[in-house]
Amino acid sequence: MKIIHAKMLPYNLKLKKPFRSAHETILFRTITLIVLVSDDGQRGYGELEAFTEPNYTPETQKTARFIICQHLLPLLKNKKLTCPEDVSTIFATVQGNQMAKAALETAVWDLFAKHAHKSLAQLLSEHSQLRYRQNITVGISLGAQVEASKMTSEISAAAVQGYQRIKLKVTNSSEIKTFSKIRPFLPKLKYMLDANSSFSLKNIAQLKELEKADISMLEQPLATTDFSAHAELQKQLHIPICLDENIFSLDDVRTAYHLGSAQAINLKLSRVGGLANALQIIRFCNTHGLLVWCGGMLEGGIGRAANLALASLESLPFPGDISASNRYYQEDVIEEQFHLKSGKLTLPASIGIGVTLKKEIEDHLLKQIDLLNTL
Ligand code: OSB
Ligand code: MG
Repeated sequence: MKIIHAKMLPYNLKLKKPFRSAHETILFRTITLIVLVSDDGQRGYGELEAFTEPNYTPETQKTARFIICQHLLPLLKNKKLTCPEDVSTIFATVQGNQMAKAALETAVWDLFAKHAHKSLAQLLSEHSQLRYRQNITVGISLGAQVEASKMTSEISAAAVQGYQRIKLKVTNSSEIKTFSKIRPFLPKLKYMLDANSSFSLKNIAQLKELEKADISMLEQPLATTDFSAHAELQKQLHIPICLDENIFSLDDVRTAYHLGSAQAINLKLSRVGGLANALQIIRFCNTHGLLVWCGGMLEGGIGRAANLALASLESLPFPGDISASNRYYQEDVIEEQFHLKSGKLTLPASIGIGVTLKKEIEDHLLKQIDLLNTL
């Protein structure tokens, strides 16, 4: 297979309400939609998930679009692809820039799945030799709240909708204290907290308070890229640490494992450079006893569909951050809706990623300049 056309379209999604984490509060989410056309006339879709500001990862929408146009598409041009895994090999000469790589790589997986008349989940299952499920138990990530009453009502509302695991953002010790206080009165579900790097080893005493709160794990308590501090904390903390911001590659997962920095990995396919790398990470975690689960980062409909396909693999039983279509956006980019039913989302029935852009968005995307023919 060869890629013969490539187009992209930045797109602004408006959140229903602001989402606050230790990094920022966002009300608008810019993504970039990607379409790749193969020589068999198939269209493959990808979504660039970098944020506008470089605070969660070093990439931004603008830097990633630049890398895609100037460095990644020239590498793809005229290359014969025999399998989707070829893409990460071809991109290996470009360091980092995982989200830029993932945007193109997932679109290539979509092409191969469509070419084989299979769903993306089925293709991932065959390439990983892991079984997949049609219905996937999911969790929700709730923005940080200051007041106990607001925290309680947000969590209870999510429980009523059927989410099987609640992740709550915390940004300081006082929010941790508030959560610990309300924890005994919350519905019977799995809970976890995500600190997005807002603590340091000086806060060990406050973090140890959480040991009484019955949570599944604590996500990214310490500084981004600091494996040794997390290892020091994990030695002293009787709660599994889950790494998110630290993990860009299989090498990072290996480092975390060998240092003992974490017991769980929040796997985001865009943050690790795509699906082939994600599958390698799953394999490593499975053989080394690390819990691995599918994270999210406020994806639009294309990114959400790719996440759901990944999360369908049976080796990811812990509910991921993949919420229903009605969770974040006033209006999404795809026609289809993902509905929560008994705490589960169902894989789309059609081939490839299984979702389609709304007609006017698709038309707009196809009218953009062909990035391969301007090279
Ligand atoms: O830390 O997991 C995170 C969103 C954007 C960036 C980082 C994170 C998140 C979330 C939301 O927690 C996950 C989601 O529902 O998409
Ligand atoms: Mg996180």
